[in-house]
Amino acid sequence: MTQRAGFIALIGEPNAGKSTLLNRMVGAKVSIVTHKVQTTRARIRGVAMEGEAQLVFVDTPGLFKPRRRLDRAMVAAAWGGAADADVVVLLVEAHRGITEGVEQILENLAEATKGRKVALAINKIDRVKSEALLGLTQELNERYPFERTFMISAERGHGVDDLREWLAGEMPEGPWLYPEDQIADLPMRMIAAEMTREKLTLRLHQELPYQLTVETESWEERKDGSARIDQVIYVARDGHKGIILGRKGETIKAVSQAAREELEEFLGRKVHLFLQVKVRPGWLEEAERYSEMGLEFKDGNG
Ligand SMILES: Nc1nc2c(ncn2[C@@H]2O[C@H](COP(=O)(O)OP(=O)(O)OP(=O)(O)O)[C@@H](O)[C@H]2O)c(=O)[nH]1
Ligand SMILES: [Mg+2]
Repeated sequence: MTQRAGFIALIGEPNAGKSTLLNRMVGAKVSIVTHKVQTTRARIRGVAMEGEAQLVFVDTPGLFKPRRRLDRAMVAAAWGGAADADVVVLLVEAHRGITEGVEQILENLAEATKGRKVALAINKIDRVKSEALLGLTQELNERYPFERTFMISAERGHGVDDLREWLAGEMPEGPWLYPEDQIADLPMRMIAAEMTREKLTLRLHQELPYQLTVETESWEERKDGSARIDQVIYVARDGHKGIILGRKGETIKAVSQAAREELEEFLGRKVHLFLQVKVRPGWLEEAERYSEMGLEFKDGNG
């Protein structure tokens, strides 16, 4: 049998379930998931095998109307992912249908994907009655020449095997791109920072999650097999620091514990996690913060 390998970009509106689908395809949590929009900030690759085919899934930030510099960098990363992939999968939420955001994506899709094959995945089908899906499928296919349409629930796994099998057949012939047992190509220090950001996003309200970033500053392997990991949470305002610390440091303690537990499970060993909050008013305009996130920092306001 010949080897096949290729890239599959997962695109869609924020919250469509792209990261959930990537994790399901890979069989491990490599990309963070929350119920809030704009969780994923950079392109994250996860690797799955289907027979002799290696599928490299590229999770992207959601596509939305950007306002800030960070938003622009995220949206650029998402469209960039679509342009580089062999096949693109557009996720649309079954219960929300063709929103204004979906309309916008459809308008840009042909140009951004440069004629690459695009499959439609109607996600979260567990949230609607099956009768509703037929109309939505028809309407979407009238607006764009999708190669295929799949009805899936990324969370529960419905329809995901069909999608994976079809994608495997679409991959170009060629040697595998990653070792067979590799599931992600994100540096561990970044996965660790993302885990902490997920726990912060889950716990903090309103705008705050969008105004912080987490970086792993040091990672020390200890003789007893454990790891000491030091991370910094950058916030833009003084007041935010207090909120993250919480009353008597309760919030940061809970975040730290939740992140540490997940890290220990992921690494299969003991972790000592130390979090520090730093106020840095201009971090959203600092090139270094973007490179740490794996995003491109563009000069000027363009
Ligand atoms: N009911 C249901 N919920 C789902 C399904 N797939 C994802 N979700 C939920 O939808 C929310 C968003 O999922 P994510 O995977 O973070 O979505 P995303 O597209 O990566 O979002 P961004 O990173 O913000 O662009 C989470 O609360 C998921 O648990 C599904 O099939 N059914
Ligand atoms: Mg995501």
